[in-house]
Amino acid sequence: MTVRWDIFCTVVDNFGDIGVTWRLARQLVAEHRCAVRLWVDDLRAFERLCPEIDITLSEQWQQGVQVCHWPADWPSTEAAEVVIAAFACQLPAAYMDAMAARPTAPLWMNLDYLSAEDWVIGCHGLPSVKYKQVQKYFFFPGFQEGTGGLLREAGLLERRRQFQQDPTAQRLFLQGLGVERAPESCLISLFAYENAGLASWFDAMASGVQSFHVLVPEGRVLGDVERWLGVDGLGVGALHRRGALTVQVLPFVRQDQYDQLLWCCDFNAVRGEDSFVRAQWAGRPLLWHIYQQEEDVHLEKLDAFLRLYTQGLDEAAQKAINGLWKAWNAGQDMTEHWKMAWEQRQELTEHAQAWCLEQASRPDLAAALVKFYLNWI
Ligand code: TRH
Repeated sequence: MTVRWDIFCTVVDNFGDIGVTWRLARQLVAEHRCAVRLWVDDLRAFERLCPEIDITLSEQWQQGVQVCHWPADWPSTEAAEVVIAAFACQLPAAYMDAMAARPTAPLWMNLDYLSAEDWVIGCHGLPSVKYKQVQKYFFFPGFQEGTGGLLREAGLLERRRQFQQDPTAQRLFLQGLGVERAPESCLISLFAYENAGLASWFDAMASGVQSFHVLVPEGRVLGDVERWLGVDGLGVGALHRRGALTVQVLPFVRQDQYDQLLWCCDFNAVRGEDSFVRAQWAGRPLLWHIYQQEEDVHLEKLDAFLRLYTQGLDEAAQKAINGLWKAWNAGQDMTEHWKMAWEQRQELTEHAQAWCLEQASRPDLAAALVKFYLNWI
């Protein structure tokens, strides 16, 4: 029998909330034959990742997922067998009553934020609050055994491998975005929040012998790029050269195209949660701009990930990656850190591949959720 799942997503900020839930919803349908309704309060953010979305509809089907606008005025609806509140979002009161009114209580889970901190292992799968007789559980994604794992679609790494071994496919893909890669240049994607460290990083790339081609999808970091270039109103397609550095603005593309962009690049600067994970599946060295939280709690998360990620790297590469990531996240001078990281590029590339394979040896998050449900019933 098909199990019905309701996934609730409030778009708090940017694209990570919808990015993660949309990915999960599609995977539950495609790989686990679940019937999924995805409730989203902001269809405009969704439209950026999935241009087929009709933002005027209260209900529509997209890739097998029933996408429902989560209105302020909640419509009466039956609760599903499995209910996921993404990132601790608060479910509508009437829906909670509908959960409690079911003859058998649903499995209710909070899909939490991704963190490499050790405490996550102890908390993953634990009961949280109760509403009437309905028990809520914590479900934590993560990088270590004992967590819920990471979102990874079936066959993803194989698709990536084929693409990375096919220069023609890469060239055609990049051409579709208006990118002509110079043969000797190093390709970098840059998806980040505003960052005061950008000017020193760009200076370092512009002043060397190696040529760099930085691809910047439209977004929050463009202001810093404009200031560095000394131009106003950078838009999609803009292309500027300064010394050894070429900077090009790309459109914000669909999620699967963003994956391909990451696969094409030699180095990826990413942010938030979902692009961070996708860059790991790309098997290429990365730089993470973590989402800033109150009281700097994000810095503990950053340290926890670095501790895990740098295991097995030799001392120089460890130092390089620690220095680079911390400088970037503090908006500090990147010059020396970039030089050190660049010197370590071979080791960092091999390490990125090994890390990706190690992570892919664990069950993926959608499979872990389904297993959690099957163990629970
Ligand atoms: O956009 P983000 O910063 O999003 C989030 C949210 O802010 C959220 O509130 C916060 O909790 C979380 O960060 C940690 O970064 P993220 O998570 O990487 O999401 C971006 C999504 O956009 C991801 O699914 C990839 C996608 N994307 C595209 O589909 N096309 C593109 O061109 C680009 C650049 C990204």
